Amino acid sequence: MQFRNPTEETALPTYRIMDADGKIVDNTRDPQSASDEEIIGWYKNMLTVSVLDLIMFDAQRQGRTSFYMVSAGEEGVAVGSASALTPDDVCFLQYREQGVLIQRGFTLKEMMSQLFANKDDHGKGRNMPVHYGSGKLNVHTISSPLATQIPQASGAAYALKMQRLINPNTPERVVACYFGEGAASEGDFHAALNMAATKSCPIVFVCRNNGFAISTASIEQYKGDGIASRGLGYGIDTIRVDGNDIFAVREVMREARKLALSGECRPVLVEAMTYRVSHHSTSDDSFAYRAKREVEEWRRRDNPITRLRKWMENKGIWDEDKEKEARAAIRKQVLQEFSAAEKVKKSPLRAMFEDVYEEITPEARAQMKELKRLIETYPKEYDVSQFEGGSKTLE
Ligand SMILES: Cc1ncc(C[n+]2csc(CCOP(=O)(O)OP(=O)(O)O)c2C)c(N)n1
Ligand SMILES: [Mg+2]
Repeated sequence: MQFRNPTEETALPTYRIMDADGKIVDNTRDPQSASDEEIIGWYKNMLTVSVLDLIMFDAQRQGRTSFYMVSAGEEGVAVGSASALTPDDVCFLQYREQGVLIQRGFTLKEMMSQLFANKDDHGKGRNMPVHYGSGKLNVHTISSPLATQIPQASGAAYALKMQRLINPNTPERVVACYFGEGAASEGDFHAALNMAATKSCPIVFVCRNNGFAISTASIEQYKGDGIASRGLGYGIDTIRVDGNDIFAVREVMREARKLALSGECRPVLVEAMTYRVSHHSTSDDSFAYRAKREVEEWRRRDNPITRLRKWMENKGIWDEDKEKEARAAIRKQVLQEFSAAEKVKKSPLRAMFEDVYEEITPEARAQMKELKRLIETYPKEYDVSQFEGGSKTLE
């Protein structure tokens, strides 16, 4: 009789291609599965996320937006994994994956429209900032209750599989489902993995293990070998990858996608190890629960953007001048879209009552009428001039 003790087992290894100095450590994998132009494109997309983050964080501090979430340190996981997907693949995001959206072609205008909840926002301004979504890009709208997207993603992957069984001419597609290691403590995570495994769904689960669930450090979140060990428990092909190494993330995602579509289809779990450099959100001050020095250390020692930059410089395709030029161009573009989106009117107030049922129900109609009465009775308290059509649309 032998009880297996997890502390006596060896931890799952972490796959990497490039070290923190941008040097290739695994020559069996050619980082050049893409052209120089494409790699520079990923780099610029990571820079875009990082520039956008700085500007939007400050905008919240100035009171120009209500909320924002920064993804500093995790740009490599998002951009690298998305670079391995096809436009037909379906994505479910948590909220710290702006890089996935940018890599898939979500424009800065779309981003700003959502952040300012103006009338160009796909969600008609009904959501908090950062809850992006795009039907065109096959990205389901982000929702705040943690982990709800994971079983939805398994279900969507099952639907994709059924679709191809019914009509084999439909393109091969996978679902890419992103979440944090904290969300993996929710029951939904377990139900989703088990469902995907037992139904052999074509899905790649991408867990961003960034060391924190708001103020709870990962060491207090679980006792086992990270999130990867759970995949094995559910009978799922699993790999742990260095999330700050964009080449490794991309290669892992390419293989995972292939695996997910092989044979009868199957799920794959990728645990990407990284570090949340930023505060959790604009509502958080992380120095209340972690040392500033720790963050500075990470920022200095390892970062997905500087790693790729070093690699590109070693290869002679990037230099200080190109860096300055790219940063200035991105900053200009972000600021342009920022000021344009800030001036656009909000969706008509009526949009609050629409799109739930085909027709507005009598109850909702009564509420709409009451809202109009309140707004018109207290015009000083309710300035609705920034909403297209003012209170007139509530009729
Ligand atoms: C069901 C639910 N519980 C709690 C929260 C509050 N909450 C928002 S984000 C978060 C931490 C999530 O951590 P993780 O999944 O690791 O993602 P990260 O923020 O590190 O990217 C918590 C507890 C929530 N949004 N939903
Ligand atoms: Mg986390």
